[in-house]
Amino acid sequence: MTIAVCPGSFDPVTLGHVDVITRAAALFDEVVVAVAVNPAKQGLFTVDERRDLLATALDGVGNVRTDAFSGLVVDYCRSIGAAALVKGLRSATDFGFEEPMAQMNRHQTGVDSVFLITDPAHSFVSSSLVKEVARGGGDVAAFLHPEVLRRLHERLGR
Ligand code: COD
Repeated sequence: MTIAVCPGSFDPVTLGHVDVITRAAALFDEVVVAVAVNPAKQGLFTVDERRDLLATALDGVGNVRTDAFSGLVVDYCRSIGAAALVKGLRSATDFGFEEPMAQMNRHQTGVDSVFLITDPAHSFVSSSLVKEVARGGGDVAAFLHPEVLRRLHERLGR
């Protein structure tokens, strides 16, 4: 069984994430969506809330589960026997950011990174932009699962 890990902050999950994770699920036997625990970075949602929102947004994708990890993603991959990391690539800027991480991760443990080019409909979507626009009263309904949108508005007191 070939396991892949989709790591990220997912604060909160967007439809861009859902697209990449769903496509990864068609390529691998099992996909683990792993929320990175970063004590130095306070998120809008807790790690448990992010996992809950991921489970809601990914409902119906059978071979996907969520988890949380701290420390190095390569150590997490080794601990669950994952063969690959799967990331989404929105732009050359993403590539510039991801390429050294992919090289470093492969150097550490040999784990390979697989990059899926983002669907053009989601190429400008990020959790941070969605939060910023929602905070300012903008419409972000096109980028989020309806329940994630509801929880985001609730969290922002809108
Ligand atoms: N369409 C497609 N893909 C998308 C979209 C979109 N609209 N938005 C984001 N993505 C992709 C990103 O490219 C990324 O691959 C993934 O989804 C998660 O995105 P985010 O923004 O939720 O998460 P990041 O980028 O903050 O996550 C960074 C990690 C947590 C993966 C990274 O920092 C990490 O691996 N940390 C663990 C510590 C570690 O091992 N560090 C050493 C690395 S060499």
